[in-house]
Amino acid sequence: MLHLPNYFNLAQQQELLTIARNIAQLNGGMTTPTMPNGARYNCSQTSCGLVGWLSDRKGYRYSKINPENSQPFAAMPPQLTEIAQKLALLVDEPHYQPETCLINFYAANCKSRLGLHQDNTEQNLKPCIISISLGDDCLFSIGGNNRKDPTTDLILRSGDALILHGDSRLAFHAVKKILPGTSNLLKNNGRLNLTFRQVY
Ligand code: MD6
Ligand code: FE
Repeated sequence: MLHLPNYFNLAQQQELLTIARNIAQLNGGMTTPTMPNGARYNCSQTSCGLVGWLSDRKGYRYSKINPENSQPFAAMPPQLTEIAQKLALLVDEPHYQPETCLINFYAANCKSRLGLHQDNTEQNLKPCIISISLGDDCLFSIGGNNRKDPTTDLILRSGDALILHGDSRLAFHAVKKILPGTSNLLKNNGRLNLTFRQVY
């Protein structure tokens, strides 16, 4: 795992926020998906790129079509491709293709969290996953490749990048809680997370 605290300065964070908002708007808004067990997520999400990540009663998958508006997802903005490829170089992945970016929004004060999970919906599980945090701090937990492995906690702050690569690519991880009011980046607090993936 590679954690790069404060990788993006404030101006870059603001630009990322504008890009994320634009993607959400192009996609007709963000959605609160359903988990395969029928429970709703307590964060909202959308995607851009060749495909978008979907979760519903049928399971997890990638799709070229956004079920919200029956249109393709917004294209990957060139600035995002550049950012992801530059970060991938840091973990020796010069051929990284960021085919999708999943945008998660955790509203402040609504007990937003994300349970312990492994990112394994991708067809190709080798390329790294790159995560960018914006807005309020979160308590993030990361363990090993088995659900029962011990976990370590870390705080992800606005402007941090985190890369799961190599041995950590399939590590179980969770967002335990959002620490509301720890950042002024978002008008009404809350946290945005962008995760890049090469799916194929
Ligand atoms: C989040 N992130 O930070 C959720 N997954 O809100 C993830 O689930 C994640 O940060 C894979 C790699 C990095 C991540
Ligand atoms: Fe994840």
